[in-house]
Amino acid sequence: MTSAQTLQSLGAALLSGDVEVVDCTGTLGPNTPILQLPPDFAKNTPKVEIHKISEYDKDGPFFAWNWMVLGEHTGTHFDAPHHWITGKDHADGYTDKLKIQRVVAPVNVLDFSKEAEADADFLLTPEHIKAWEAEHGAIQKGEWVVMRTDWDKRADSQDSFLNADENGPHSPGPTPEAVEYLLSKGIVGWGTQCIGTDAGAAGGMNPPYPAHNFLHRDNCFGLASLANLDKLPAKGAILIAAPLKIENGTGSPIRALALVPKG
Ligand code: 23J
Ligand code: MN
Repeated sequence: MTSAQTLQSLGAALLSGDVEVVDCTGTLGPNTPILQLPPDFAKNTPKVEIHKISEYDKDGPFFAWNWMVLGEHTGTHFDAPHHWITGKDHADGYTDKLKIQRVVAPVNVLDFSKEAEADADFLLTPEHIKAWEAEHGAIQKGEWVVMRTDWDKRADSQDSFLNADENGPHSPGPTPEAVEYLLSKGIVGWGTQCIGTDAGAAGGMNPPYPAHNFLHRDNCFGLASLANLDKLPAKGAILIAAPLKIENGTGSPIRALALVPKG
């Protein structure tokens, strides 16, 4: 098949519903959970604000529109390489400069929802990933890898989403070795359903925040607060995770879309 024929059949499959578009995005609004940095940092991302300009009134008789307060790293979002110090020298490591073809790619969905339900501090290791590959097939160069934990079911409550106590946040994520293993396979990026790409306990790892540290070092991307991964197959879907073209942006909210074969 030529690439023109491939795309023509994809177009037909989208129109017929044979290929479905699954929305892997949470709703952005005042209740969207926001990462809480340790108190030694003075500044943090503010909560989302949506301010009305007009809604068919004296300020806009024919039109409704709003303006927003919105962080780059808020809600379902993309981490660009420049977000982390290890990625600072990648000239294309910003949301407006990255190679956009990279962000549309096949996605591997690693289902560790049972493990995360049993243990909020669940850590994914290379052994978990290799066992997953033995069952579902190898992770290939250029692909996305996302971990399903069903954490999106907590997204209506910041407390339950962040899941913090006096010892800090408790949420699942990768070990440093797991991130290095995925990068050795040449992935484009790693995504989770939690507030960030790293585990809640990642501040105490070596290095701290290994997903951020290693992904961005290698000019790869992160995805956080992904939703509806329970509606995706382990393999066979295509993920479109495109950041806004923010000038020198370090990240961006996204509308994460998965193309999924029906049934
Ligand atoms: C800033 C500082 C630390 C972290 C993060 C942001 C994120 O998780 C993020 O949204 O990229 S860990
Ligand atoms: Mn981020």
